[in-house]
Amino acid sequence: MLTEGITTHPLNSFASEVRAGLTREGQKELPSKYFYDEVGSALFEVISVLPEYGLTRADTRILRRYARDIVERMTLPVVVAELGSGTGKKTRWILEALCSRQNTTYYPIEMSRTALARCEIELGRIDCVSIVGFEREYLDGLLEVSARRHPGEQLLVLFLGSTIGNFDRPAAVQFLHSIRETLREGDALLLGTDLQSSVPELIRAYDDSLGVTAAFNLNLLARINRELDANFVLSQFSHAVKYDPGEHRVEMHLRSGAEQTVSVSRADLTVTFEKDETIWTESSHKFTPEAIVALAERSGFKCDAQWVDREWPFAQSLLVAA
Ligand code: AVJ
Repeated sequence: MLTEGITTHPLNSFASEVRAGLTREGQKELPSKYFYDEVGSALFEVISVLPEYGLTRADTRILRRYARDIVERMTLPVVVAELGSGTGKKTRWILEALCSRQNTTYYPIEMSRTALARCEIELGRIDCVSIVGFEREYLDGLLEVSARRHPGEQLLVLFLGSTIGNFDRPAAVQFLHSIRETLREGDALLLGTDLQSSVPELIRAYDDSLGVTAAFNLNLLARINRELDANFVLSQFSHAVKYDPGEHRVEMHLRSGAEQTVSVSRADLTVTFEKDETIWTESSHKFTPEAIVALAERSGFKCDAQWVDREWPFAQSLLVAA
């Protein structure tokens, strides 16, 4: 595999985003994209097999069951790009379905070098697939992929796992619109989204009984300690999960157990927390199939088809660039 590109998030952008988030007026925040260092990515792999968290399995099941239907809606030849491929486990089914019809180039776009390397091992063995990995931010990577493909090749972009749910609604429209701008008419985006379900079930999915999600959340502070030379005392913070019914989203926070001061040397920062004050670390928006159709239309796509899992409310939607 050719892994192109530059280093992972440069330290200074991590430092400046941590600084910006922790010095905000009102609610403190940290961006969820920083969960996925070596430890965080490993913890997420565990989350994805927890009984309470059915999202990843549902995503995979739909792809396995409907891969053929999905690719049959594309005009060949097709090149496949994936935003945040992780280890690419779920993508096997799409690539294999294409294999009976063509040789396929697959471009995983992923900030984690380890995940990219594992992606090559997982998928590089499929005979008719060549993999070109990009260690890049989503949109930068996609621009490169789009520039590289030959005229006449259709692009199928995969954005799986309900990562779109981490954006708030206006940012989701904005992001899909930016994807649309890198595409040509007729290209497609396969979008995986977690659907609305009962609140207790949603809360359990983010507050599992083993405490793996709590560790995943707290690892963000541990990462700041490691990489930015900070002195968060992890036992002074706890994992908190809330559901916002108006926004249809699960929120994860880290709650300070006491009034305390923390310093983050490499971000030139000293920050004070009140007892019970929280840092908002992630939103996971939940959708309805109709809301996805509307989201698509507001960002320059048309929803061509949707597939919903029977066991866990999750949808894949094939959005075609209009
Ligand atoms: C991979 C971003 C979709 O929001 O459900 C899992 C990450 N956070 N448990 C999600 C996550 C807490 C996950 N996404």
